Amino acid sequence: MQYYLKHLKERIKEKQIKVGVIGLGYVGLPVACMLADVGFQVVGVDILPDRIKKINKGINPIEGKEPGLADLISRVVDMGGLVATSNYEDLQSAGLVLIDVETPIDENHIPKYQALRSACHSLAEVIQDGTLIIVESTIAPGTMARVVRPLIESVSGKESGKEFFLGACPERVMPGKLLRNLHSMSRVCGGESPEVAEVMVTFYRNIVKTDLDPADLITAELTKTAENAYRDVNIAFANELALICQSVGADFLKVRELVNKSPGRNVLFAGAGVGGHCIPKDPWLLAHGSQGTVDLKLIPAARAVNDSMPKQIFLLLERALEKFDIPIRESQVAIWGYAYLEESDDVRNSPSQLLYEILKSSKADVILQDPYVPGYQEDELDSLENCDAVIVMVAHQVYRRVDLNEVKNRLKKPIIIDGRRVIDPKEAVEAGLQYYAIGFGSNQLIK
Ligand code: SAJ
Repeated sequence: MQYYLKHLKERIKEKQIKVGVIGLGYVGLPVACMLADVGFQVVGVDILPDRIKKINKGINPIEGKEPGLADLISRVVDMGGLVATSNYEDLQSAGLVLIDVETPIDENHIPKYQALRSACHSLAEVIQDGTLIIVESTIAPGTMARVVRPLIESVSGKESGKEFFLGACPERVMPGKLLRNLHSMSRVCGGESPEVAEVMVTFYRNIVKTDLDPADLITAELTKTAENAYRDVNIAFANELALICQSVGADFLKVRELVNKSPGRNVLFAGAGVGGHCIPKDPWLLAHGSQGTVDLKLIPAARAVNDSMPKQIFLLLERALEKFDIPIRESQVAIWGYAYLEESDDVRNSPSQLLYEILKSSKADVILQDPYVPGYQEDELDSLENCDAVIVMVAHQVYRRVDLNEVKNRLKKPIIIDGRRVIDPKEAVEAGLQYYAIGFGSNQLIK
């Protein structure tokens, strides 16, 4: 193994290496803290002065409930293990640098790499010979070869694989479980050479207590984007099957239960849409990685199916209001759930936002309610005042437990649209409500 890599490995084992982390958000901050907690000296770089200030005071700047993170930040900052800065010069003495910046896509589903390019450019201006640079952000396959390597080589004047080294180790964290995931989820250590991958495994072994799989760069990039594209395609299948069940009068949940009794089947849950910061984006990163060499049909089609689900909810509402001769433009509707996921306050790419826009463009009055999202936290029953219908968009527990008789009493019209199948249809009808749901054939109630 090259001198530099051998020396890196020794310094990692002795923890005699300063680690840089660029981007102190959902991914970068927890990993910076965990590395400091196991004895590395960590320098975190971010562009947000307020976030830097909070971290250096030992305060957690990340919203949402992240068990253990606030205590961990205050502990590692107190012990001097983690220092946050906006100054890339502070990375000069780092022998290993992680890049954890955002990698969004634009309206044409093309990756927006401004943050990644800026981080690489600024880092390249200060790196010393022998530095290992690992991109943890989720990136389109081929990005390390086409974007990261040439940029760092041209700015630093150094040669990758000789004077500095490149790795890709995509994060696998979920909001609300950041620290647990970092410990317990396997990681792919993609190195530009097997020797680099080996050094990465040695490094991550300090914080990851499960499989660390050495691979090459493209395999690591493909794995992360494929695992989320896989989930998106499977959710889309559930959604399309649900629309078939709905149209032929069956109950998707019953069909799903029986299909999944067949070995090797695992139909997921149909619902009001697919939100979050991973699943709507990563299929497009995977698609971009194919660079137009494959005529992709399934991945884009799955995205279209999932993005159409809020419109399917709208069509159910239109049908329900028609029975009372109420046009959408004269209706008032309560949307229960604004987060993208149950028991979460994260609203990124929330299907509820899309439904809200569709309703507003149809001139309906819309009330948003969500127990987790600041600004929408009024009592769920109070939110129904003067409403002609209520739409459940997120499977928050509070909606599962709601008193359906009270719902009936508060609504102007007895319409409930269950976008996540959290309400029992029979109980809804017994309470005098007209029940509609994705994947629920209307004649299911006729007995
Ligand atoms: N959804 C459905 N039907 C399903 C599952 C999810 O409509 O059967 C919807 C959810 O309501 C949500 C969206 O899809 O709006 C995404 O839900 P998710 O459960 O996939 O949660 P995420 O976005 O937090 O996905 C993360 C991902 N983890 C990482 O990127 C490291 C994903 O790979 C995981 O599979 C997922 O968590 C998980 O399994 O919890």
